Amino acid sequence: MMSGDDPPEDGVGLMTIPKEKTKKPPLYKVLLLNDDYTPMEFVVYILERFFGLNTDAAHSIMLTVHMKGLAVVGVYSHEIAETKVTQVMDYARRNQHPLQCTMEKE
Ligand code: TYC
Repeated sequence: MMSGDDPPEDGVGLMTIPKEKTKKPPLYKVLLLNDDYTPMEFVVYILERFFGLNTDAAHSIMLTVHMKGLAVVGVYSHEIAETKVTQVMDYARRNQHPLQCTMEKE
């Protein structure tokens, strides 16, 4: 767009470099919530299976959730975060555990 600041166009001279206006897509934190009933081993398995964590990392995050009430278990695009939440909620429900998983814009 031509603004008042632009010099008169004579077809000669330096090209204006356009401002980079591609927006980065927003990221979403996937949160795991504590409860009193879901077995620790089940939570560790969820973290390994759906979040690609090794056993040590999964155990450590599980304990953080257990002690603090919740923890961020990953950060993803909206679509991937939604898929992780659905996978965890479905798997927990199928195994009759009350585990809760949610997502939140970063
Ligand atoms: N608090 C649960 C227990 O003592 C373990 C647990 C950890 C549950 C993390 C959910 O997201 C969770 N069995």
